[in-house]
Amino acid sequence: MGNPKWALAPWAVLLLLQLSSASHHTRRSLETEAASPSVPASIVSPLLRTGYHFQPPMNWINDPNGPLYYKGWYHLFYQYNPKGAVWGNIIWAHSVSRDLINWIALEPAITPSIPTDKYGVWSGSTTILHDGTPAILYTGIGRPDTNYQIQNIALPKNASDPLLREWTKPDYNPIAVPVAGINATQFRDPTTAWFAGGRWRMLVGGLRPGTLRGEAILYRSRDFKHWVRAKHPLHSALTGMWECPDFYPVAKAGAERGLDTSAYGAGVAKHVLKNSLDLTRYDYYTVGTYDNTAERYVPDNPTGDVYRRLQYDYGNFYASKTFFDPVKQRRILLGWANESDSVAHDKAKGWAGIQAIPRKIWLDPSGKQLVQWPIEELEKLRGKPVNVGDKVVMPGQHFEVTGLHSYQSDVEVSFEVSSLDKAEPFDPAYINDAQKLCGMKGADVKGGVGPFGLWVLASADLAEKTAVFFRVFKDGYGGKPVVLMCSDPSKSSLTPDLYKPTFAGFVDTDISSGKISLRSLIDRSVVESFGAGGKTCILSRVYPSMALGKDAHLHVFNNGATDIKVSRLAAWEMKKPLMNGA
Ligand code: DQQ
Repeated sequence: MGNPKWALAPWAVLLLLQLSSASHHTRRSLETEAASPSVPASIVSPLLRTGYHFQPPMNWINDPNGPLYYKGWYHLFYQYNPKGAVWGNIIWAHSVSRDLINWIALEPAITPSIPTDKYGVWSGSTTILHDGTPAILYTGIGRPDTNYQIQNIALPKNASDPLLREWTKPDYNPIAVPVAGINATQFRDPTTAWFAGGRWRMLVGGLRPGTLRGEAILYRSRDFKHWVRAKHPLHSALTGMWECPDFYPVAKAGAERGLDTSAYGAGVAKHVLKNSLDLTRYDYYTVGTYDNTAERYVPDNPTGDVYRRLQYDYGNFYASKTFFDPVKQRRILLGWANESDSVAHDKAKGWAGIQAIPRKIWLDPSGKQLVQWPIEELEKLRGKPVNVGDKVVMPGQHFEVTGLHSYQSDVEVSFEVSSLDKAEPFDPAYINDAQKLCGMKGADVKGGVGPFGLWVLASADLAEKTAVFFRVFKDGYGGKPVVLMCSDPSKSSLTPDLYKPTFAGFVDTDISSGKISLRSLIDRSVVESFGAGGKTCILSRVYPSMALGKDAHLHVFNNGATDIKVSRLAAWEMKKPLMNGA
């Protein structure tokens, strides 16, 4: 997207380029290259516009901003270009919902209007103050063309309005400016604040001047008006700029309940720190311990910021944000799923970007990672069901799941692997690079145990299909079998100019029982998948040219050398919710 340009020395840029995956650059170039003259008819087909994922009726969207629950309504603000399907003219658009599934569009909440946001209103978060009033902290661009970044506050004009339709910017703006020691063009996206020991704290993402050190810059305030920067950032790492940081407590391992962002002490097992790396366009997190007196956050895994990094999602998912839902006592994650087609395609379609399905998020029983699952409200959209049980898929075989229109569906499968004996040996050289391994061993590369999984959005002749699958290796890290989860869109479409990376992540699950599950939310041009009950998640944007609407098919496949049993498959056609009037 047309985001701020790097203000780094050439040597630093070169190093960053080397560190970055090739796929990032492919995506970037697709987003910035000149429009190609021809746009195939299928790309502009309404059958590729998602049905139950969040989007406005038209134009560009990116980051979710300031989600919150207030007086009976869920609010979602988001970065939006009211004038077109490319990044630019960004404002905070605003939608409300009773259930996070059916959405009503309201007037924009924040638009440029004061000297410290005159050239842009960028991402930020909401905090519920002690009197119950929400406050928005957001980044303003204060100078033309230079991306000079400043933090601002906005408050509801009328806090008794449950829809929070109007927002004002108090005179005491700005609340934080890029003083010495802060890189003024890499200083943005304030978090939800938390309260401890008489003071509010919040983080702003940054890049330490003249270095590659991404950081979560810490601020404190007694009154939410005057903010003072702490001497040290809460945390930092040599990974490049940290966009959209997020920081929150989680309850004890395995407990699905969420905690208020200010929760501390008894009941808090760990804290989670997430950053969105502009360099790779993925959201990474660590699980660790926060000491609010020493003002230190220490990840449990000391190398977790750079090596074998945990991602919320290993696919097309970025600039995410969580919030605490007091109604159902859960923490909910929202994330932006960008397009993988070209700028020319987006302009022709007239829209670009969706939000992923809201996910409940909690600490895995292992305490080492998070688990995510689509919020239960999504199930209200389930319509016609189809069930398959106890079906063995032999090596090289596949079967079609018939009886439903799967182009807008929710599919849950439980697999049983008959034996792990034929699992391929694992090459430890790939332990830090699931994506590379999956790129080499795609869905059509025969294996020992797997690849097995789903072909979704498949054309009748199978010339087009997106594969979501598992592959099991033996003798991995710590002697355990290694489970790889991949989303392979290399055959998803015959349309040219599409970005078709094979996304992948390892799944930290015990497969010795042979059991593993997969859930895929299929929605016309998005496939959002949850492996092993939400331990590993991958969202892919795909644009079939033939497998559109009723011409899209769903299969279970097995390209391994070991029998796989589908012990249960349940699929539902999904209804269309209210979607911002579209
Ligand atoms: N998008 C916003 C920035 C943020 C970036 C601008 C992340 O505030 O850093 O639209 O996608």
